[in-house]
Amino acid sequence: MKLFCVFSIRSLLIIFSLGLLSACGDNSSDSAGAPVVTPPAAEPPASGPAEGPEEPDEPDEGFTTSEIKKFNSPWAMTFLPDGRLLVTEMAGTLHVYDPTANKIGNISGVPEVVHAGQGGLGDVVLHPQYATNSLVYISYAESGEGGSGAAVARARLALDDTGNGALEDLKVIWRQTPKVSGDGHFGHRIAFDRDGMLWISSSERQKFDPAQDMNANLGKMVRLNDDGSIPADNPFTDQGEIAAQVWSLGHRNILGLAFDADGRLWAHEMGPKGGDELNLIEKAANYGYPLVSNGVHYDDKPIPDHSTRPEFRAPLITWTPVISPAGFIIYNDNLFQQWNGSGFIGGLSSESLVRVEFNGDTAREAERFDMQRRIREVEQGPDGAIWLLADGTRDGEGWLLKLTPNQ
Ligand SMILES: [Ca+2]
Ligand SMILES: [Ca+2]
Repeated sequence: MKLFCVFSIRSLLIIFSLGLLSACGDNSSDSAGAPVVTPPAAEPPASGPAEGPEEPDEPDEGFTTSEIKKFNSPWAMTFLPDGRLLVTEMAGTLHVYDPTANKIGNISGVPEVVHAGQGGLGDVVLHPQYATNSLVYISYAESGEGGSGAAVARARLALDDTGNGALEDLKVIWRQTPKVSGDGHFGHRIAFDRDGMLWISSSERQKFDPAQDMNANLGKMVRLNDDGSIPADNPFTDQGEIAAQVWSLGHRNILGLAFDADGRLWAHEMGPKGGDELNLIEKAANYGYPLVSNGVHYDDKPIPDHSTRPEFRAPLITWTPVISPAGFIIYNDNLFQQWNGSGFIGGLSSESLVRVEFNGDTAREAERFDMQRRIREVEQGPDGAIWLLADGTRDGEGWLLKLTPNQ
């Protein structure tokens, strides 16, 4: 009995020592400054009811990310019917890129843009009848009396045989009013709905109060006819020329718009310090900024929460800490079958791609993929792949990325 006890203690000591050695071994490889990046191992199926049909075999993301083409601070993209891409770069260049031939061309005729801070060449979208009228819309920051502001122009895209092209008969159809100082929060995302109406996110230029002022179109969601004229059924047509453009108000900085299969408009917006939002956009609704926000000001000055003022439309998702949302699609293809109907939102500071699930009038963050790059723009390709633009602001290298399913 006594012998057995001694043996047992010795065994424990040996096991303990081995454990320490083994731990030291792991730590020394870390402290030697040669970290080994190991891909996540395929985990054996967990015990218990883990054989569910939705369970992936591997704890991976289910997709492969491919670097397709480098761009210099890219901001937005859209697919042409022939599978080529229009890509904007903030400094003022509009490219046409052919992914099949890996050939890049330039589109001339882009107006002079103010490239400073968050300003520059912004969005690019096609007219819903582009196939017959060749009309494209671009947004950009321009200078003028009082400072700068976003503008939206419409032009005919003439593509030539050399893989280049030109914007012809360009006409500015909308401007932020008033122009103000500073280089932030232009917004200027553009989208068409299925009725052919043109939607523009007009952010509040970091000036706060204009978001509640109906004599300014800053901090508003704007709805126009495709030629920039004002639809008769806009909600504030009796309140003057500027208010007549407005569909909803009380917005901060909207860098993503998407329509769902039912034609409803969803928009995310950047909160201040905390309080990023996903909103369902409704006619004449007031989304509360700067009177309420689930974040606080950058100097930590509090802002009352949405819950204190129920007359303002509350966000359906709120993010604190922030994701810094930019770019937005609601996916509607079967290449990623499990994601048909999901929203995908790029994250700048969060360097992520956020998947959102919708359920009626509610939404929730379902998944977040670590992309390790600032994601500025999201598009669905003609083959159902998900395409991203990483803006490269921090490392000087922007990338067009393509996500395809594993296997
Ligand atoms: Ca786009
Ligand atoms: Ca809000």
